[in-house]
Amino acid sequence: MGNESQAISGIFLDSNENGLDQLGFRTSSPLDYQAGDTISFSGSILTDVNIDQLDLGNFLTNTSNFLTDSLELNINPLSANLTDGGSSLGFNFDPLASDSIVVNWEVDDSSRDTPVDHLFERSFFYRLNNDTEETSIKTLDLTPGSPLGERILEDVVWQADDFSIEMTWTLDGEEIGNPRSQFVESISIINDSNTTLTDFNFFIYTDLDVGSDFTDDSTEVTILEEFVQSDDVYQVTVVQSALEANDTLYRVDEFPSVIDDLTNNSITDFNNTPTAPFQRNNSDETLGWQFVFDSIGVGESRQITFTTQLAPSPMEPPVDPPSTPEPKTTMALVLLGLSYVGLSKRTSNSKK
Ligand SMILES: [Ca+2]
Ligand SMILES: [Ca+2]
Ligand SMILES: [Ca+2]
Ligand SMILES: [Ca+2]
Repeated sequence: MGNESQAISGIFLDSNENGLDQLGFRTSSPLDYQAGDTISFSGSILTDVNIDQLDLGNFLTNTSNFLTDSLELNINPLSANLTDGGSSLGFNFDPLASDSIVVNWEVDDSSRDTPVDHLFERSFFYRLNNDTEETSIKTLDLTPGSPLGERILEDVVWQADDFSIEMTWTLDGEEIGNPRSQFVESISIINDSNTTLTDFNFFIYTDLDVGSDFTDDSTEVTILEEFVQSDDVYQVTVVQSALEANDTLYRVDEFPSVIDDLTNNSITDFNNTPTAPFQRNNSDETLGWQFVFDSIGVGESRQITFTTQLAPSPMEPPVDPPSTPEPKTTMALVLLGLSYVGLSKRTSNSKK
């Protein structure tokens, strides 16, 4: 991953019966490709090509020009992967792929044969004062970040004309087999222009599929900063913090309503629906969060921290729920616990 400079040792024409023929460049030693890497060329090639005999499969060129010209070969890292213990976090930075940026969150679990991917999509959008729709940050110019060890990807920058968005991801895994993990996104929105940015809206979209299977997921918002999605085995909690935001709004809805609205051609604002507290069971609920910054002054920045945390599902029912009179005997306590087990199972299986 990263940029590589290589001396060119040969040039060839690779004929292709079914499509356009390709001009090939051979380097002096093999390139070290990573998954998702793509290559592009910059610099100039000045050469005389004699194509008289091209139809015979011969390709003649004045190679002396190639030898003196410099051709830069860039390998853009369009994907990245962080690992820590039994966890890994996968990224797709290719703007030609989907809007999704964080695409995999695989966590090893000793009770499963292979690591479990709990994340379907995490993507980011923005809208400025005069915009008429939200735009994926993947449409902006990307400066790939630098890995800091295996578990931190630092300073990934998307640059617009007036502002930049800088993100750092930190993955905290546990040892192999332990199904706990956490990753933190630190987001800075920076005004690079010489005028104040007004009404800057930043959107974070999340589609978790807890345990790689959304059908049994139950979704809860009890306080505005926290979103919880769980099934019988795992629980994922998403916590946001944006102290300087003038407003923070969420919307939870079944796939694909929220992402459809973020990618349609009209203005989308969230309005804290459904009203918290709420719980929805056995459906593919997705989460959108909107951070509103009324104004960002010249040279100023605003911060958002987004934490996504995986833990085992809380299998133990609460022994002492606040609305129930305090049990007087040990037997009453046991009976209360049992009735809670029954209730929670019925609730999670009641809807389809
Ligand atoms: Ca995935
Ligand atoms: Ca989902
Ligand atoms: Ca699930
Ligand atoms: Ca929209």
